Amino acid sequence: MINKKHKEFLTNFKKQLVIDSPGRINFIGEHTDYNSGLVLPTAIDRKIILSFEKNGTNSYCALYSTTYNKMFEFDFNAIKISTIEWENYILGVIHELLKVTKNIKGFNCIIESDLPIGAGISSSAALECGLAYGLNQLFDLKLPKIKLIKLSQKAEHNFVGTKCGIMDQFASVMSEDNKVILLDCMSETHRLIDANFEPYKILLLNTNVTHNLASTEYNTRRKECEEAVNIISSQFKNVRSLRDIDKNILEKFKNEISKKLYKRASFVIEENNRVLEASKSLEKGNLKQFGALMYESHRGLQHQYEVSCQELDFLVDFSEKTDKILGARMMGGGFGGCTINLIHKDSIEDFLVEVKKAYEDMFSIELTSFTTVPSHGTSIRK
Ligand code: GAF
Repeated sequence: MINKKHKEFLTNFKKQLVIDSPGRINFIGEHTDYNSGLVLPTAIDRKIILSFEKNGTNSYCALYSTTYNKMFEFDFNAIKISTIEWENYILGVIHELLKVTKNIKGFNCIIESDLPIGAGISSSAALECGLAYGLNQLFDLKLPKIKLIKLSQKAEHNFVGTKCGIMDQFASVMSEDNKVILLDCMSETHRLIDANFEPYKILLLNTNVTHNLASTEYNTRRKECEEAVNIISSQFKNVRSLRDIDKNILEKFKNEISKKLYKRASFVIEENNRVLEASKSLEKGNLKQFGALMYESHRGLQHQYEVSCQELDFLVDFSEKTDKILGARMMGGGFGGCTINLIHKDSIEDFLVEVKKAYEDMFSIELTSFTTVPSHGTSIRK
């Protein structure tokens, strides 16, 4: 319900700037970003829209979310972590921005979205990056894109508590239409690859099981990988991350590290190799191989990295049974959200009827879906 105060805020709002900030998909390379590894994401045609106006004050901020029908007001000279998650994405970004600039003043903002929340398509990075990008523009801060990406990532670390990698923010800001990003998270350099998937389309199936990265196993996985690196680097001094380790080195430590750490490290090493293989396959137009690598990635996430869940596994198993789908896998942190499927364009309708019925019979949860296309990153609406 919109109350009187909200109505007044919306009626008096004079848009000075509108920012489109997209969600992202990731074809392959999961849980590799915070291990200095490789990822293959891109932004999508679904986004958060942030409208801005300066409000003439020094430090008062008012934001209205149409998703939650809630208003959030604060003074940025007195920022404290909130108990409400979406507020922390905002506070986190402002807090990080204030470390690098004194030129922000009070502003109002309306936030609209067609990105499902908790679906593994990174509505959180879209919100952080859209806000950082918008304030950069509104107050002419002149911060480069990479700075906005990094401070958005830091906001998530410090205010939300998820020790995420850089993939989501990077994809949300740097993507281009009809391209995928091969991002090396060690050097933070990237290369764009043509996203030629014809006659296949990208179909996302949303389990509608929501996960909260911070409260699930995300940070634990990160710690486990760091633990494996610590053990290995006690003998191999140059090893700083799992990116510096190959299967031969890992084998030497098979009896020194726990079975669990061995599985986690094996997955990350194999997943980095799969990203390279998948990029080559895409460039050569070998979509069959590309899809096979997606399935392999899912099985690794399911059995070695253990971040999947029964709803995601059910959907990937179902996809694997049809030869019209070249590849499918879970996306993002895991424990829910969407699977990404590379499906023949003529088979989408029939497949959706079958999979929705099977999923709903099995879990009594509605399965929602949408097709998407690789799209450009955060931008100013003209
Ligand atoms: C989440 C994180 F935010 C990313 O940094 C990445 O680690 C991903 O999970 C797993 O690949 O989306």
